[in-house]
Amino acid sequence: MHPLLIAALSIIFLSGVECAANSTKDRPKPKYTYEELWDLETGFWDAFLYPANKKQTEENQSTIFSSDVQGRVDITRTFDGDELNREYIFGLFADPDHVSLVGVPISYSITQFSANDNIAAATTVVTFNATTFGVLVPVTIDTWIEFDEHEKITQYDAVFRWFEYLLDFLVEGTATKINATSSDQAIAYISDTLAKTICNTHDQYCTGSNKQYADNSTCYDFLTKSIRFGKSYELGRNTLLCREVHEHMVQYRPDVHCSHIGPSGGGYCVDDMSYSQTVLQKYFNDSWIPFGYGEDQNVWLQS
Ligand SMILES: *[C@@H]1O[C@H](CO)[C@@H](O)[C@H](O)[C@H]1NC(C)=O
Ligand SMILES: *[C@@H]1O[C@H](CO)[C@@H](O)[C@H](O)[C@H]1NC(C)=O
Ligand SMILES: *[C@@H]1O[C@H](CO)[C@@H](O)[C@H](O)[C@H]1NC(C)=O
Ligand SMILES: *[C@@H]1O[C@H](CO)[C@@H](O)[C@H](O)[C@H]1NC(C)=O
Ligand SMILES: *[C@@H]1O[C@H](CO)[C@@H](O)[C@H](O)[C@H]1NC(C)=O
Ligand SMILES: CC(=O)N[C@H]1CO[C@H](CO)[C@@H](O)[C@@H]1O
Repeated sequence: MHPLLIAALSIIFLSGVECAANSTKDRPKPKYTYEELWDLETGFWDAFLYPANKKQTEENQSTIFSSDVQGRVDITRTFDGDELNREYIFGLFADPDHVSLVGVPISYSITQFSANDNIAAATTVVTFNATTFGVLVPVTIDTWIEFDEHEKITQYDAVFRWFEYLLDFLVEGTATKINATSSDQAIAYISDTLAKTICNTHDQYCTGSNKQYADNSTCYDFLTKSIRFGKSYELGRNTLLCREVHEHMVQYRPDVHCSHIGPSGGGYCVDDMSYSQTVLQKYFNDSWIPFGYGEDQNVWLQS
């Protein structure tokens, strides 16, 4: 057998053993009442609102996430660990003065809620103050959340409902504002604004070994000409919209996030998964089905 193949196989084998021993599957699963799960759910959304969300980004350890939280957002991708998730879930929506797609969350309404064991499924309509676009916009987020024995989130799965409609709404609003004659013209205007913002952030924070672009015009040309603007499901692919998402995080840890706004995409803004791979990804350690039902047929579970 080829030595590399042996090395690869032993890594897979060893990590398999290691994972089985350390997986959350082996940890005690808490049982919460419906009321407790409701309180945990509203506790999360209270922390999500601006300006409470700023506090989560400033603290050293999360009061919301477990240290090894696993999260997935359908329009972006998967995110592991407390620090990264605090930056994405809270830091992304915490600055009303910064150019962004949806701005800051200012209120919420839970419209659907079902909960069992340590798992809660909800639909939440969050009103965002989209300061860049000058509108208040309702955004519907479907979530599944699993809580650990310390009442912290250990897994979440979030879906932005009607997100394509939301993007079109923002583009149409822009078209009206700038008297554009086509949506392409409005998208070009938004691209220009986002690219300038990302390149400014790059100039300010991505210096030395974190530098991604030779200069401002290389950056601007790459973002506006070399990559796609991005469709509604492409905020974790090789697009401008993906780099706009990651631009907000650069200030927290330039060494981690600069590559995400650079040409390589740093493993986050990359076309690494096909449609089927995305839909069939075996990502979660714990089942989303309470009471241990159906684990043997669940294609999202890591084996
Ligand atoms: C999930 O499982 C993977 C591999 O099976 C392991 O590396 C990881 O530590 C586990 N994560 C949690 C939160 O248990
Ligand atoms: C966060 O905690 C770590 C480990 O305890 C420490 O090294 C670090 O300085 C702390 N950072 C802040 C901002 O408090
Ligand atoms: C939305 O943000 C703008 C700009 O920061 C602010 O003037 C306005 O009061 C905010 N609207 C609401 C409803 O919070
Ligand atoms: C759009 O058109 C209106 C009415 O013709 C005009 O008042 C406004 O200044 C125009 N806005 C821009 C950004 O060109
Ligand atoms: C960066 O380049 C773009 C496109 O040429 C330009 O519009 C923008 O003003 C430049 N920004 C800076 C800070 O030089
Ligand atoms: C990171 C971690 O928790 N590793 C542990 C995984 O499980 C083995 C065996 O139980 C421990 O030795 C590791 O410390």
